[in-house]
Amino acid sequence: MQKFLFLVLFSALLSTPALAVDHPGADEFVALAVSEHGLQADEVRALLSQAEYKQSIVDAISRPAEGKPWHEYRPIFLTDRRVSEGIDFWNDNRELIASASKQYGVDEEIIVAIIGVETFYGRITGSYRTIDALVTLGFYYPQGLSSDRSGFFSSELMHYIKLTSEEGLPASEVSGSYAGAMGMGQFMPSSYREYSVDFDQDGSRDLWRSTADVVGSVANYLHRHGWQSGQPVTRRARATQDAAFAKISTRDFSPTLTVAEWREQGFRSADELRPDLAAAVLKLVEKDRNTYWLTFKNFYVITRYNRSPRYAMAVYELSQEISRGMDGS
Ligand SMILES: [Ca+2]
Repeated sequence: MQKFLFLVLFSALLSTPALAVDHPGADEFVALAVSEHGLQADEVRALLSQAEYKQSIVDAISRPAEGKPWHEYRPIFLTDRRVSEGIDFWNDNRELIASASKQYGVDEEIIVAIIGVETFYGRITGSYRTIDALVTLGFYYPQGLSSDRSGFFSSELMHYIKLTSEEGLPASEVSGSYAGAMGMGQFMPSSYREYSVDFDQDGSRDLWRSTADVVGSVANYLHRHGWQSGQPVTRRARATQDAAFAKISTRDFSPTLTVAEWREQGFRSADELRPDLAAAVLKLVEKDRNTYWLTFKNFYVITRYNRSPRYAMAVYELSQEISRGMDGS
């Protein structure tokens, strides 16, 4: 009887807002969770009360690798080890990768390269508690960065709470990147909910332990964003001295002009390309010069995984090196 009373009192304490949560903006978040998403206030508060602000997460978001110029960014991802482990990963999962590629219409080497760039083929999936990452960036986003992305992270936190409930994941234990990306393919919670698939059909979408689910989910993500199987990703271009440099893309790599039109603007590929193929133009900063690239729809699709054009180029180059290695093995 006494034990029962204690439990009643204890759960009453847990549901007292002032006691449970003191993150700035948490009350508004809980109100939104209840009114817009049908979640239980006491459950959301209980979860938030377990999240800790982490200075290391704020430090990490303040200096992402994507800020580096290409000649510093490239060596992080294009290493002999990442190529050779990519070949191993592909050989170890040949049927799986072929089957996902066929089902979703996404080239095999791109699936392999994305998992390689994201987590070294599942070896390094991140050690930050996801709840800490999303609460820190949702409620304590550092000021002074180029944009305030607290709204994005707070929305991802809402998705995370739903995801963990839907998938039966331990919400206070899941870990991942400092930005809240999870598993071998580093899916954010909204992407996990929307694009992950149970490719091994065992009844759950497990992006940590099921390589099949990861391979299928990465392929599905690219498919749903418009991947065109067998079509080019990017080609090196030459720029004339009076080329239309002002038309080069910096943020959005949706194709804007055709290859023929870009040629008239002073950017031409050395390779034969369909003149009506739609493209954008990218400039990469090398050590001693700039290089120019025609980028196509598939390049744009890779930037849906990560907005940085340097990320997309790293994935593409890695995919090509792994392919060459597969041919030679
Ligand atoms: Ca599964």
